[in-house]
Amino acid sequence: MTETDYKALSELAQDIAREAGQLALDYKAKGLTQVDTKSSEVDMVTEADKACEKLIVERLTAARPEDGLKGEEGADKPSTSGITWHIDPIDGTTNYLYGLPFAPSLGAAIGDEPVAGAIYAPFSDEMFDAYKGGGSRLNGETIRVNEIDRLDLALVSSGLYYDADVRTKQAQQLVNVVAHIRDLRRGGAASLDLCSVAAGRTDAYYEIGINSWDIAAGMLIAAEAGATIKTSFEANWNKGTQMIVAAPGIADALSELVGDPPELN
Ligand code: LIP
Repeated sequence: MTETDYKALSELAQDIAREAGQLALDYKAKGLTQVDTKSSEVDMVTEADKACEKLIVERLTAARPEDGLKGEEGADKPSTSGITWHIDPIDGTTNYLYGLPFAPSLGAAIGDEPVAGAIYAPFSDEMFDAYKGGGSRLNGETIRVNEIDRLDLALVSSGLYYDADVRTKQAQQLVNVVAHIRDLRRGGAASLDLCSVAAGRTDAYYEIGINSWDIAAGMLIAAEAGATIKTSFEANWNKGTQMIVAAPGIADALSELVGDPPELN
């Protein structure tokens, strides 16, 4: 595939992410009536998550029927084109329910390599996109990570797993981290955490226990904006790996500070 092909994938992802984001807002305005739980009582899924994934799958299948699909709410189709879409219809479902920032995230990957993606934040009407070799954008304007080389002046974001025991271990890890950085942010949506690094709104992000659909688009957006990605795409979503995405000047220092990830149950 050429850079032009990757750009077309990003444009398709943007159109669909925006449509899914608007559908999520429509459901929110009507009032959500079906809130179910998944891996724990605090891991929630709504009728909007399912409807948005259905919409995204329909649009992608119509446009690129040979592509594979891997969605948080169950979409699972092998690829015959070499491209697989990793889909989070509403990344930050808890945020969505509480009226905090959320985003549909669509990332196209060739094997272990994201090559195009879009993340749309409806509350702020912000579209983040990237394609391989083409840089990253926020509403069409190029974005870059911060120039920073002091970890003690870095604004770092992270997230917590849905399991209480794992959260406790993450909190113990955090006690050491917070003593050596400027401050911490907990955004609640991995995709938007990655976009924040790309746009220079934070200096780094780390988390464990996330999924391919949370990070496929965001990892590419961060990388194309100049971020250092300390572990591979597939390693990051194989649960136990510590994902670290940072401005280059602090990536090694943060990786050393965060250390080995806590065991996931
Ligand atoms: C969320 C992630 C976030 C993580 C949350 C949750 P979801 O995804 O984007 O980074 O900290 O625990 O997993 O489940 O809202 O799509």
